[in-house]
Amino acid sequence: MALKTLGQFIIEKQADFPYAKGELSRLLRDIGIAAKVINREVNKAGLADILGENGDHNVQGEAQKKLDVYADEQFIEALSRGGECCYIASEEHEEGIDLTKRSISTKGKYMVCMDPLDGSSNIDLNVSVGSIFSIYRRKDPEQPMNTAEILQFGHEQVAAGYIIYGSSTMLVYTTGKGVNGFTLDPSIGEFCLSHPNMRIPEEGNTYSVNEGNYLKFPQYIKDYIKYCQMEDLATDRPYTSRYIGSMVADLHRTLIIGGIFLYPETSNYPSGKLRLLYECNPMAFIIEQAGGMALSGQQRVLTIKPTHLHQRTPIIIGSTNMVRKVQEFMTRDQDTSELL
Ligand code: P6P
Repeated sequence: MALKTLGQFIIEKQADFPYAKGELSRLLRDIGIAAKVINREVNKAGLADILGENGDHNVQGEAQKKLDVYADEQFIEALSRGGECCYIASEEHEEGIDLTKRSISTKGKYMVCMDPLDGSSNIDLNVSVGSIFSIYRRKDPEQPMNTAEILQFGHEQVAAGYIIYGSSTMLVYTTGKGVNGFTLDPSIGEFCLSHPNMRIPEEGNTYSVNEGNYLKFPQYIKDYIKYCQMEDLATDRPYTSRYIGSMVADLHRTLIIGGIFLYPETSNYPSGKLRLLYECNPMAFIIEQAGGMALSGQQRVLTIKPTHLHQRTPIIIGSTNMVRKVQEFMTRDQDTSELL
């Protein structure tokens, strides 16, 4: 079968966005370019002196490793140069970046939320890491850029995707018409369509959660984890536990073979740990587009009204039947606590 590159695919799918005259296509291509440059550095990270910490700290107070900074710079550079993006919200910056102040981006109609290198604590351990992006369209491009414009509901995303720098490097994205995966062919430096129309199995037998937090979980999560561990051949239990500690890697596996990923509220993270705008919303959009579910409490992640750039949310995401099972435990727990 002839190779189809990301660029060819995007142009072919141009018709999917009637209102766009190629801008979103160019934006997606700009992201692909940044991903290839970052991939080159991630792959040789062990060799260059780019490892280790550069002494700065990001808004999360986490020690910022040089690759985080490098990845952030590459995306900002590619998005600024492309001219289609007018605003960037990045995990690495406390405030958003208004590109309309740079002449070439004044006409940009799109805004990008991104986690330039998610799971970066794993970089020195040679564990898969990823980049996550979420794209919104400005509501009123004629008005001066207002940072509140990026605080749109997750269901208003025009596109979302991730790059996973793993045993192979893949770019997976959706524009609301299904999910497609592209694998980087280093010999030609192109992302090639390798996983057309990705669908998440309705059922899986893998659960993914940091069980080190077990004692801090709400009761319904403790009950669900025990449910996963109980023997019941009819429902393929006990499930397998798999936790990489890199959201992109854990969710990529979940998308491919099914399963469930949970980062619930805990006593030390009452709103959960993961970020709504550039981790949970894009991944929720992708998983829903692939036929799965993504909840924060009883509501869809994509219906949460954002209030600030770095807000956190609990998330339960993956195969529909498994997310629904957690919902049953949540409802029962809520009913019980109402009775007490
Ligand atoms: P914990 C990585 O730092 C990250 O943001 C996600 O990629 C990952 O899913 C999560 O945090 C891991 O968090 O608390 O289990 O180490």
